[in-house]
Amino acid sequence: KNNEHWWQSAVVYQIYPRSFQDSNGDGIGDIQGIISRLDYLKNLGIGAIWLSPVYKSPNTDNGYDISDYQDIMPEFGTMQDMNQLIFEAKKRQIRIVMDLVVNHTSDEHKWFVEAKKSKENPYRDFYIWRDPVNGKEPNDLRASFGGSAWKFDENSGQYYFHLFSEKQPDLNWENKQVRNSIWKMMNFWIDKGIGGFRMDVIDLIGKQPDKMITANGPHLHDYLQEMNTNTFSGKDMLTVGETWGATPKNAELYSNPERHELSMVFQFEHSVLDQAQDGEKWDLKPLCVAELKKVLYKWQISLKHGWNSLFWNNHDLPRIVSRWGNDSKEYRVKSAKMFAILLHMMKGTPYIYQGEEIGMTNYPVKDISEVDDIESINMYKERKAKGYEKSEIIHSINVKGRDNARTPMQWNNKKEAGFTTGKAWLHVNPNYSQINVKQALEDPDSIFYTYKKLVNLRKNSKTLVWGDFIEIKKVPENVFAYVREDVDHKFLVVANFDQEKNQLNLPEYGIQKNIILGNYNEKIIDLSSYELKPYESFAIQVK
Ligand code: TEU
Ligand code: CA
Repeated sequence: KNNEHWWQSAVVYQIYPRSFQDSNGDGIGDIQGIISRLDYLKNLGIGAIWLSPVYKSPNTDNGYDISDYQDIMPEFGTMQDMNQLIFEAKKRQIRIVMDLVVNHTSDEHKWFVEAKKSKENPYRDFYIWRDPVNGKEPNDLRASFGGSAWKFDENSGQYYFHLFSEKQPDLNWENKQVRNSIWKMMNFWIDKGIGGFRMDVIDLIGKQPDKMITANGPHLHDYLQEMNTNTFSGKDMLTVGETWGATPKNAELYSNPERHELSMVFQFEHSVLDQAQDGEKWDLKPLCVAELKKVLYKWQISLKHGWNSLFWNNHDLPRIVSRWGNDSKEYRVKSAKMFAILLHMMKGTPYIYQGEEIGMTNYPVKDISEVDDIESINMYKERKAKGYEKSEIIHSINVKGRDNARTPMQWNNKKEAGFTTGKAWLHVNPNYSQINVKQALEDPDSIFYTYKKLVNLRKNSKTLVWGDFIEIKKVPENVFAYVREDVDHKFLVVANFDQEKNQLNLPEYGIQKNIILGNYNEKIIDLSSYELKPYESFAIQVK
C-alpha cells in the first residue's frame, strides 16, 4: 500500500521555542536558535517540526495567549526569521507545523481590546459575554487555571468567559465573523508554505457555556469541516487536534478521511492513568501497567477509518522517563529506550518532544518561587488556601508540573548546557553535565541512536506504517508484546515495564537472530524460554 500522506510515515518533533536554543544571549530560546539546530534534527531524521506558539503574546501562558496571530513575539525574533525557518527547514525536507490556538486569544488582542470598549462595539460578539445572574457569575463553570471561568468587566457590567486564565478570553465560535477571521489567518500561514497545524484544545470550539457544555459541543464537527473546506483541504497538510477527552469513537469522527476534518488527534486516555479517580492531575496514584497496556492496545485496534498519533511527552506533561520509567543512573537509558521502542513500533504518527530523544528528566523544585508555570502557581495558591501541606503541593508539582518539560534543552556540558551564553529564563537541569546532545551523538549506544533507528525504520517500512497490530496475550502482566505484520513482513515487539525480571515463553517463535533494535544489544534470543531483564525491550524482524 503506498503512502497516501507524508505524515503517515514521518515522525514529528515538538519544539518549545522558549527552551530550545537561544541565539542572542538573552536567555530565551528563539527562531534563529532553532535554525542553527536544523542539521541536528535532519540527522535525527524527523519529517516535521510542531512549533509551539511563536506569535506576539504577553506570555501569561508562554505564548498560548496570542495578541497578534500574524506577527512574531519579539523575544523569538521577526517574521523574516520565521520565513527563513520555513525555507531552511524545507531545504532539509522538514515541514513546519504551526500551533493554532483559536479557542481563545490574549486579552491584549485587538479584537478583545475593541470588544471590551462597549456592548455596541462590532467586535463585542467575538467573545462570550453574559449579564450577571442574581448579581453573580452566570454559572459555576471553573477555569482550568483556577477560579471561576467568568470574569466581571466593570466597564460594561457583564462577565466574559475564559476557560484558561482571565487573560485568555474564549472566542465565540458561533459567530461566523470569528470563523471567517480565523480562516483568513490560517490561509496567511498556509500561503507561507507551512506543513500543517497542531490545534490547541480544539474540542472546545463548539462550547455552549450556558448549558455547561465545554468540550464536544453540538457544532464542533461542523466547524472543523467548515475550517477544512476554507483552508487546508486538498493541500496534504498535517492537522492534529488536541482533544483531551477523545474516545476511539469520536477520534474516528475527527480523522476519518471521508469526513474531511483532521488528519488525527492527540488523545490523552493513557496520560491520565496516574491521576486519582475523580481527582485533578495533581491527585496522584501509581500507574497500573496492565491498564496502560489495555488503553494503548485498544487505541491501536480502534481506528479502522482513522489515524492515531503516538506520544509520551509534550510541553504540558512531565518527562516520561521520570514519570513511568526509571531515571536513576542505572536504568535511565534502558527505560528511555524501552519507551521509544514500545511506542515507535506501533501504528500511527509518532511525536518526539524536545529532549526526549536524549532521555532528559524531570527537575524537582523545593519552593514555589522556583516555579514559572501559571497552572502550577495558581494551583499552589488554591490548595494552600484550602489547607493542603506545602510539601504535598510541591510534591504534586514535581511529579506532574509542566515546568518539568520546559527546562532548557541540554546541548552540551558547558555553562547553561549550551542553551544560552546568558542566564536561562528557567533553571537548567543540573544533570546536563551527563545528559546532553553532544554526549549522545558521541555515544553509539545512546538513546538518540535508538530514536534515529526507529525514525529511519518507519521511513522505509510499509509494514511499520500500514501493517496490522496484533496483541500477544500470553505474557506477564507488566510485559507488552505485540506483532506488526502485512503480507511481506512481520515484526515482534516486546517491552518489560518492570525493574524486575519477567519470564517470556513464546515457543512458536523459538530462536530469533534478526533483532533490529534492543536496549541490551542481544544478538540471539530464544523466545521459547527467555528471561527478560529489567526494562528489556527489543524489536525482532520475524519475517
Ligand atoms: O493545553 C490544554 C490543556 O488543557 C492543558 O492546559 C492541560 O489541561 C493541563 O496542562 C494539564 O496537563 C493547551 C496547551 O497545550 C497548554 O500549554 C495551554 O496552557 C492551554 O491549552 C491553553 O492554551
Ligand atoms: Ca534569545
